[in-house]
Amino acid sequence: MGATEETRLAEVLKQSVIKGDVKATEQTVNKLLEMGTGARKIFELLSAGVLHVGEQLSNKEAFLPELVVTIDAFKKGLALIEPKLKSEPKKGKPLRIVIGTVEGDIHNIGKNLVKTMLEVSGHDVFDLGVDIPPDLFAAKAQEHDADIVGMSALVSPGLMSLRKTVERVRQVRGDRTHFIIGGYATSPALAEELKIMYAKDAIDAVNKIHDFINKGGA
Ligand code: B12
Repeated sequence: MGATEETRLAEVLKQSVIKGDVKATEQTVNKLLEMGTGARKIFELLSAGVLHVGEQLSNKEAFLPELVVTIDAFKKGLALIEPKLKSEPKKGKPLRIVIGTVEGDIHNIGKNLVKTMLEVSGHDVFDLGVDIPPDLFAAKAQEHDADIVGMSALVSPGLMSLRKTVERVRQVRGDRTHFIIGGYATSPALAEELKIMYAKDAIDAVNKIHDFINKGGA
């Protein structure tokens, strides 16, 4: 089995997650592991399936029940690679990260993916859940002595609360706490304006945080 077989299985895995086929997902993850495919690569493929159905839902090509079965397949696949992800050598020092979805926003699928990836990368993650007001973010950042606050924002009205959260946390924590944002309503331009980090997906979040530490950020 060579690179072509691995490429084929990669596509099979993504499609299995999209279909929500738990058995095929588990079998393909196991085959890829046997072939020596890295756990991170497998995480990316599993996530790609979830993102695809998210987009389909957005275009009304799929409906919520389809996303639910997709997430189930994703979780079953993830369970098989989690031990490997956790045992990989950790990049840099572990950080304390408070994460949540901003006030006025109840989307949590993307946030949960990011949380999982940060946890398996060795960070201590405190998940506040969804619809989190700025004051609660600030209080929890203080309580956990957070190095980073991560905010998910998918609906545009949530951006007001995101901006306020940056302000409140800065009032309480000064420059001891940094920020990373993601989700449909956010953008690299917004992050640049607020002088914070932006990540397009879970792997990007881990990499951005890693680069940030390497630059002496935390
Ligand atoms: C699924 C979904 C729902 C589900 C949510 C289920 C749940 N438990 O989360 C339900 C049906 C409940 C829902 C409800 C609503 N939704 Co909705 N929903 C979506 C949809 C189709 C997919 C989102 C998703 O889960 N994608 C899959 C995940 C894996 O991807 P992701 O979220 O992008 O996350 C990745 C990255 O963005 C990033 N990321 C995400 N968060 C974070 C956080 C950090 C810290 C970092 C670093 C990175 C990061 O990493 C993630 C992993 O790779 C989006 C469309 C879209 N394109 O986003 C609309 C969408 C977000 N929804 C929308 C709307 C309008 C609503 C409703 C207001 C609808 C209504 N009229 O009732 C309500 C929201 C109510 C509220 N106040 O929050 C709009 C928002 C438009 C806007 N600009 O405001 C969208 C864009 C659809 C559209 N095209 O119009 N929704």
